[in-house]
Amino acid sequence: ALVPPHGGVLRELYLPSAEAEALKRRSASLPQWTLNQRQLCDLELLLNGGFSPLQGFLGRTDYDRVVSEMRLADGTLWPIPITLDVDEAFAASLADGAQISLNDIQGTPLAVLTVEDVYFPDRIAEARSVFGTTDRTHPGVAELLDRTGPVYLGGRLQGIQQPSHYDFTALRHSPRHLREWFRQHGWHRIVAFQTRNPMHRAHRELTLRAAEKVGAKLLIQPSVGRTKPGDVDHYTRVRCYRELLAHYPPDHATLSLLPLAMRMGGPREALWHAIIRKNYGASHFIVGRDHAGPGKDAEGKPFYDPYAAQHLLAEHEQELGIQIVPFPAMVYAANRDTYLPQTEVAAQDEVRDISGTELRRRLHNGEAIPEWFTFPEVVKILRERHPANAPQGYALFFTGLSGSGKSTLAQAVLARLLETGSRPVTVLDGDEVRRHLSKGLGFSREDRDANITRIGYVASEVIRHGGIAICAPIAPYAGARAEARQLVQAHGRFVEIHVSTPLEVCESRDRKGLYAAARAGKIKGFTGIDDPYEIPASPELRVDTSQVTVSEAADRVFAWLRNEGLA
Ligand code: PPS
Repeated sequence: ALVPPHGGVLRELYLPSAEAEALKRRSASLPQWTLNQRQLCDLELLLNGGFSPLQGFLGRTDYDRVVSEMRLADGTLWPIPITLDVDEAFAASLADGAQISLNDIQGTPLAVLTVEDVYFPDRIAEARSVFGTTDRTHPGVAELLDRTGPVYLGGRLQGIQQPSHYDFTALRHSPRHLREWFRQHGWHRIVAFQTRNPMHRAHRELTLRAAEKVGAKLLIQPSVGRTKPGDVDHYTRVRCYRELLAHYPPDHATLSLLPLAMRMGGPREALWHAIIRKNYGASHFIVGRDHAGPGKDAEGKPFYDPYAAQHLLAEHEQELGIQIVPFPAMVYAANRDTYLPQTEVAAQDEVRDISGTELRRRLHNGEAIPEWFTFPEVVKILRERHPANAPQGYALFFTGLSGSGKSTLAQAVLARLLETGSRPVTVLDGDEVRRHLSKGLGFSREDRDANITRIGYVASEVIRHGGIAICAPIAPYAGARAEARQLVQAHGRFVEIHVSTPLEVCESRDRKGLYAAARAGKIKGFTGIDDPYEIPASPELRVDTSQVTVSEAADRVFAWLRNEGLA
């Protein structure tokens, strides 16, 4: 028999079809909430039982104990808070015990949440407990502190319909389906492998050895919901996994995609991954080196000890009910022409490895990728996706007070880019944007944030297609700038340039006469006068146009770009 789900019962939260149909009709008259990508991924796994025993988003009591002790209020092990964050206005609009419709971005109602709890979490404390840090270099921390609403809604869910997917549908399974598949194929011992990267020979060796060691079949279950910013997109990865599958012995391995929004939470996240795999019917779970680690912190130190995840899981193995298969990194020994665990390397071995960064460099430069490292079919797919010498898109995001010289500097940089090369450049200047893209928006905090998010969104599309986006809004709020950064960094570099010309200088220039009008009270909420400008804490560059000429400032921007290999 297969292992029982976490908490004993698979909690599928979909209503039977007639009831779901009725609820769907009723949902139209309920308050509507549009789920963001993370919430949508979480919802999918809540509804299909991947997050059993959860039956909804966490209320305060569960949340507090999950954060502090990795347990639900009833004591069940649960390491990551699954919460529905919203803005204050939305929370305030809800009556006691309200029901809300949870919709995808197209407005399709997927579930109804009965709100049992509305609470303000201490997100700093959450970051500290769950991620062990408040350093925003950590993508999970940055999301929690900068892009998570201040209010959480807890309550039970009733599922109306599954989130729709149109890609790789044959490779997507609910826990129930995968369990059925295992039963039909007589698979009982199953070792699951989690990944967010393309798989190469080392991964094949590792997974095969792990399966052999515990006498189990192999479930390759990559996360395809949301992984670390900058990762290879899942379409490319899945094409690689499919090729790789042919390199396993027949009837040994299967591939299934997991719509998980990763938090990069290291040890706690590894524990969560194990619980999810148990719900999908796996009896064993591979935990490698630095499982779900986000890399290095702002000081260049790794966020987590590379073996902390293995230790944490070993500690809870009994209670977990899924067996942990810890595995050291597999490395290639050229002298033996074979892969072996790092722990078995002898002094005379000539160890070779190619890191993710090195692989990207070789792809970019069109350099050889050796056969010992990966399979030719995989290289072919990666090369198609990352053609050699294809220039990387990036955003130059100028931010600063009105009259600081943002637009002028942006124009100077633009002219130089167009003089020296033929790369596509799109300019998203403050005033220009407000005439088209953001027409109708004013200068309230909300409208300014919306303006910056729109700019970030358009920039991210430009960059996705390899272009350069030059943005020059005031962008007075750090939160909105962080959001624009996040949107852009999904596809390329975000270069924040703080045009730090002091207020006195901007005001004395008063190019448009707006400062005088603001001082006279004719314009209300003018940035720098009676509206805030939050100074960027760590921009890529800072230039003050009262200290250098526009052309010198443009030189500095160019020098920076050249230094980073962007120009
Ligand atoms: S924001 O805050 O980023 O959305 O602003 P942005 O889109 O860059 O628009 C700023 C330009 O709008 C004019 N303007 C104001 N700026 C600041 N505060 C108030 N209340 C305001 N009202 C009008 C102003 O000309 C800004 O242009 P620049 O080029 O920055 O001087």
